[in-house]
Amino acid sequence: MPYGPPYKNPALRFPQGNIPTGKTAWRSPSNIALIKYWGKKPVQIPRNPSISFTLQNAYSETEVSYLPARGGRLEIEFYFEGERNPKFEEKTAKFFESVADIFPFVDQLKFVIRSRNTFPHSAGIASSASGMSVLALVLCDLEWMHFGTLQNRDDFLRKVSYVARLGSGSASRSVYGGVVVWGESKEIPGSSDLYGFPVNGEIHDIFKTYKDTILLVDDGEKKVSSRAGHSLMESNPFAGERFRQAHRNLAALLKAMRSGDTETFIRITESEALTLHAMMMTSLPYYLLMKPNTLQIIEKIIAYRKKTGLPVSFTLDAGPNVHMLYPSALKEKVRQFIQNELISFLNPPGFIEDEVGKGPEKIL
Ligand code: 2P0
Repeated sequence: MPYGPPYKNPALRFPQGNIPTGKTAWRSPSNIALIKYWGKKPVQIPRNPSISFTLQNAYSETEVSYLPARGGRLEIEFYFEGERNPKFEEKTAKFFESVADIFPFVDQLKFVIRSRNTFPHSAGIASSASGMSVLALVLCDLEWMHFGTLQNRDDFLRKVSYVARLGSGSASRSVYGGVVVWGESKEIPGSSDLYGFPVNGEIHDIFKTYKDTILLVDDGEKKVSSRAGHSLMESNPFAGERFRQAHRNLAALLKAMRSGDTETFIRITESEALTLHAMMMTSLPYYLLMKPNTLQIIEKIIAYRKKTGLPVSFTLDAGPNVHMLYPSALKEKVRQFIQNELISFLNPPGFIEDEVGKGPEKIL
C-alpha cells in the first residue's frame, strides 16, 4: 500500500535504550491567500478550496535539538526570539500530542526549540502558517532521518503538508513554493482537502515573480483568533453562498493566472479580501478588523491603479495590514508610490517587501 493519509504508524518508535540525540533546523515561509480559507469542519477540513502565494521573506526559522525524554513522556522547551515562551510551549506540546499517533516517537523525546520570525507575529500575517509548517517539517525530518519510511521528496512534502494542516489549515500551503492550492476542487486534479498541492506548472510567468509589499497598519495582537473566526462561519447566514462563491472564484482565478490576465486577477483577489472581512462583519459576534488607515490605503491603491493603469492591487489577511500585490517589473514605481502616498498611514517598521517564494529550506 502506498504510504499516505492518515499516516498512523505505530512502528515509528525508537527501540528502548536507543533513543537518539540530534539537531535539525528549518526555515518555512508564511503565505498570502488569494482565495481565502474561512470556515472548516472537523478535523481541519476546509469548507472551500483556497489558493495562495508562498512568501519569501516572511518566514519562521526554527532550530530543534532533541534528546531522550527523562520521564518517558514528551517534554518541550520553547524559546521564541531568545526568550522562553510558555504560550508557544503549550501550543507546540498540544500540537505534538495531537499527532502522537502519526509520530509515536514524540513522547520518547525532549525537544528544545529555538524559533524566530522575520515579521511581527499575531498581526494577521499568517504566523501560524510559517510556525506550524516549520514544526511539521521538523517532525517529518526526524522520521526521514531515523526511520526511512518516506521514499522521496514528494512523499516527504506531502506528509509535511498533511501534518502542517492539522496544526493550522493555512500552514498546509506554506510547504511548497510558488502558487499552492489546498482543498479539493473539480478544476484541479490532485487537489485535496488533506494537503496542499502546488500548481506552478500551469501559472503564467508574470505571476511567478509577483511582489507582495506588506503595509503594516498595526502590529498589535489579533482581535479574533482564526479558530474563533472559522467557527463563526458555522452560524453565518451567508456562509453557504460564500463557500460556493469560493469554488467559482478559484476556477476563474486559475484561468486568469494561466493566461496572465492581471485584470481578472485583481477583480477576484480584491473581492475575496473584502468578502473575507464581510464574513467577519456579518458574523455574531461581529468583528471589524480593518482600521481607518486600512481603508485609506485601499482607496489610495485603487486611485493609483485608475490614474496610472498599472496592475497594482490589494489583498487582506484576517487583520488590518494590507498586502499590495504587483508584477516585479513595477518594483521601483511602487516604492515611489509608497513614499509619496502611503508612508503616513503606516506604523513602524512601515512595510515588508516580499515576493513569491521558493518554499521551505533545511538550514542545518
Ligand atoms: C487563509 N486565513 O486562507 C485565511 C484567510 C486568514 C484569512 O487561514 O484554525 O490560522 O489554524 O486552521 O490557517 C487563518 O487561519 O486557521 C487563515 P486554523 P489559520 O489564509
